[in-house]
Amino acid sequence: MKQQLETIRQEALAALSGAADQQELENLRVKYLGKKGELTAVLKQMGKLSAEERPIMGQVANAVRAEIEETLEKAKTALAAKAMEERLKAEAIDVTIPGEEVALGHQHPMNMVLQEIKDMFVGMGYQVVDGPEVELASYNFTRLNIEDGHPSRDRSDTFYFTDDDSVLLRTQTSPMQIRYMENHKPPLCMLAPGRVFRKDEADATHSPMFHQIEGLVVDENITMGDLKGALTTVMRKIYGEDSVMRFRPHHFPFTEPSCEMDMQCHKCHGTGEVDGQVCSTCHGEGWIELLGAGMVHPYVLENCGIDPEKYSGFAFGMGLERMAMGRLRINDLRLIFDNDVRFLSQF
Ligand code: 2U9
Repeated sequence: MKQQLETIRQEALAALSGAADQQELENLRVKYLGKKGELTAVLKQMGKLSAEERPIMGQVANAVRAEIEETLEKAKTALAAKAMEERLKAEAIDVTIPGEEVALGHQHPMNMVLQEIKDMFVGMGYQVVDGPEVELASYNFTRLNIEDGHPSRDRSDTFYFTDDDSVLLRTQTSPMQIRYMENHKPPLCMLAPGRVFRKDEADATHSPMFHQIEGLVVDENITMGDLKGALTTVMRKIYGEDSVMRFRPHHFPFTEPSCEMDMQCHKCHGTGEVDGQVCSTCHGEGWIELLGAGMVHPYVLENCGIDPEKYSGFAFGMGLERMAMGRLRINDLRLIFDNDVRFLSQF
C-alpha cells in the first residue's frame, strides 16, 4: 500500500507539473483527489490493514494528499499568472505613439459676419427677431406700400405657393418689422436677419436664396440724423474708423425719403483708378454700395397702427452675402453656398 501511495504521489506530481491549463488541472484534481479518485480508492482499502499499520498508512496517505493539494494550488497560481501575462502582452497599447490630429471645424464665414454685425446692433440696444420664411403677400408687399402690379410682385421674380398670389416665400425680411409693430408699441429698436428668396438665376452675384439684415427704429422725433448716425457708427466699426461714407438719394416704396449708403473705395480712395488702371475693387466707381435705408413711409406706420403724426422711424436693409464678400474678399457668391472645405478652411 505504501508503494501504491508512492506511485500515486509521483504520477500526480509529474502530471501536475506538465498541465497546460486550468481545465487540465481540474481533471487531475478529480483523477487523484476526487471521491472516485485514485487516492480515495487506496484509502478505502485501509480497513484491511492491521491496527498498527493503519495510523502509519493514514499518516503517509495524508502527507501524499497534502503534497498533491499544495502542488495543485501552486500550479493553479502559476498558470493564472502566465495567462494574465500573455493577455497583458497581447492587449498592450503603446501610449507614447502620437495620436492622429483631429480636424476641428469652425463657423461658416457667413455666420462669422452675421454674428459680428448682430453683436454691434445688440450693443446699440437692438432686439434681434426671427420669423417665418413662408409669408403672406400682405406682410411681404401690401402693408409695406408695395402696390398691386409693382414689378417685384411679378410671378417671374417671386416664388408663390397659391394661384391667387397670397402666400409666398418672403422676398425680404421686412414682413418681420410689420409683425413686430403689430405686437409692440414704440419706442421700437429691432433687427431682422434671415433668409429671403427671389427667382434669380445663380451667377457670381445672384442666388435664388440669400440673406438680409434689416433694422427698424421707431420713436417720437426720430430723424434722418439718427439714421445717419446709427449706420455710420456700425459701418465704421466694421470697415474701420477712418472709412469715408456717403448717403445719396434713392427710392423705396416703404421709406420716404430713401437713400443708399456707400463707402469710399479703400483701394483707390474714391478715384476709381489704381496705377492708371480701372480699380478692380470698385470697378472704377470710387464707391462701394453698403446698404439701403430711409425714413419709414407714413403709410407703412399707419398700416401697422402707429400714428405717423406722433411717431417717426428709420429703416435699413443690407444683403449679408454682399457684406461677407466685401469683408472677406470673396469674388463669387456661389462659393458661399458650395460648402467646399478648401474654400471654407481659408477663414
Ligand atoms: C419696414 C419699413 C421699412 C427696409 C429697407 C432697404 C432700404 C434696402 C436692400 C438692401 C440690399 C435689399 O438685400 S437687398 O437687396 N434693402 O435697400 N431695406 S429700407 O425698410 C423697411 C422695412 C420694413 C416696416
